Amino acid sequence: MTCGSVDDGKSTLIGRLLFECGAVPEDELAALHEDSRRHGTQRGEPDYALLVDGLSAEREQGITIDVAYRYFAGPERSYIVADTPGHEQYTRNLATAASRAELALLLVDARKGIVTQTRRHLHIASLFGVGRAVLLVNKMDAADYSEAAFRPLEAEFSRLADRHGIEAIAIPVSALKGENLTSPSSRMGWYHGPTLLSFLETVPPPESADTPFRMPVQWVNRAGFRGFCGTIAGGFVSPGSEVRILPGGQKSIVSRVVTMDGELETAKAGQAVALVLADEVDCTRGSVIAAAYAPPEVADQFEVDLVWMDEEPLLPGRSYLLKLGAATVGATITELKHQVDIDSGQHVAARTLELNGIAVASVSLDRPLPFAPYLESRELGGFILIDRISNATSGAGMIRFALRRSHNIRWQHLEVSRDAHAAIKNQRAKVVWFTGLSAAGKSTIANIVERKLLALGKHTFLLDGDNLRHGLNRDLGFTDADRVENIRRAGEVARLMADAGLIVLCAFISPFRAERRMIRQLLPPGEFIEVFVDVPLKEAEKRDPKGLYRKARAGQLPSFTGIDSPYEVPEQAEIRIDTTSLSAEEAAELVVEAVLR
Ligand code: ADX
Repeated sequence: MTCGSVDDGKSTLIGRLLFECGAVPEDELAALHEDSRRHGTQRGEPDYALLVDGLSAEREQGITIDVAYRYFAGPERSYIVADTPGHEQYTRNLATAASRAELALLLVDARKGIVTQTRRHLHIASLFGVGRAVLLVNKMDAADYSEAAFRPLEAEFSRLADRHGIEAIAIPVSALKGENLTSPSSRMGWYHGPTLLSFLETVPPPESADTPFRMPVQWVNRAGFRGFCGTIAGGFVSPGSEVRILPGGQKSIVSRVVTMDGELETAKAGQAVALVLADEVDCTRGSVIAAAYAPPEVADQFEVDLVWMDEEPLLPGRSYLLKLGAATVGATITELKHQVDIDSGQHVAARTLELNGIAVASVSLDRPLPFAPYLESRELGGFILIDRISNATSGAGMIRFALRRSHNIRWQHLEVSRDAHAAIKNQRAKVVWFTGLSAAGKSTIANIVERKLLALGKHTFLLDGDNLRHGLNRDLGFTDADRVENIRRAGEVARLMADAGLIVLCAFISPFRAERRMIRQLLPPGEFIEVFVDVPLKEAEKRDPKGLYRKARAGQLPSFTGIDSPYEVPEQAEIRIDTTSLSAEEAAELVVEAVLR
């Protein structure tokens, strides 16, 4: 991968390299340079090489591509360059390229030196397991080809790379004049190291580690024969190989290895195959077929490195979709351990993670998955997080290790069932969730509903935002992250009360769709009733029973819902109450009917 900031000369460098290696005709080179001068590293560069067909694989992983791939050939080897735009917000492209790269070329302007971008690129490269980096100190022609301009940058880069455990060298070049790219520069006699190309030609290829066989199952073929299809992530497989299917752990033997071009005696990492097994096993999309003698571990909690690439910040406690290998599961970040300050390399505390943020975090999955630490396997250790509402790829992560926190905690079987708890109360458990702006009337209506249900002999309990914030949630404020946690806890409590057979009435602003949906999913179908207590902001402000809107407008109450903190209107509420046309009594009557239905 090549990385550089706008105007560091990335396009010129790649163009020149392609030209000197015969991949671009000379008359196009001038146009290329002109183009890169005009557009910096923006998109829309001329397309002077082929696109690699790995693209479809990345689409599969849900990563949007904005990376240009280019081919060129040296005397010994041929190369694919993944060209990533250098703007700050392009972490996503950078991550995509880094997750496939073995070597990073980092470009800096000799006159500007190492900048935040360079540190960010190096950091991300190291996170994604890129083991080698070359600092190309470019525009040496504009720095009098002077050794004094080069050496301090070389020393600084070497220190940085050391800190990341990356092998590094620095080469003084002029991309424009073609100095030290493919032939040694006569203008920099003081430099005795390799040219860029001679370095690329001699750098050892990535070790194809001697890993045991592993294949994430992408899909199960049922036409003709039952074959488990996927791309081999590590090791070899042959008919007769003993395998284990994870996460279940069943054993079997491979009877056939089938490809588009017929059956194989052996297949190895990188090949797409369909495996036919000797036994009927429980194996679906997302399972991993692995060598029986060394199956990967299975876990549901991990410590991970995270790179955030969404405009919407990461909120711990919110449920995202996590894709690892071919499996997709629900997941939450349970703890942000620290964020990494790119400039200083220091660890800083963080409650949320913004666009381009990098952090170490704990993640908890809805169910256990087979995995490997990222440093052992990119395929079984690298994952992406997807926003459930927008479907955007919000983050990329790398598993460091499994957390065994919940390892010794199992579900304790309860003798008295959920249904029995409800039956003895002569009712069906329900969670009635009132959501809406402050002063909409949630608590008022919920109170009337509870009184009416009590009169009908029902067993109820009312959880109210203001009250919970005096006890259980006393440590939480009104930031987005705190509201997510507030609702997560309230939802868990409501679920427990429903388990006890109660009709639970919950009155919380609960401004976010994602959390309301999460609670819905905690409960059996039909037990969650979402009641949208709808009031125009203007009307709520007019009522203002606690004087909070007035304070918020006066700037004395920051992050007030509806004023400077969002409220996401429900899309599929079971009941919508228009508080401008219904009285609280009438509204309560509607809710009671729905509860008893
Ligand atoms: S929620 O957003 O996390 O669901 P919750 O329902 O628990 O909020 O608490 C809302 C109550 O806290 C409001 O009824 C109001 O009395 C009080 N409050 C204090 N500050 C704020 C604020 N900044 N935004 C909203 N409500 C606030």
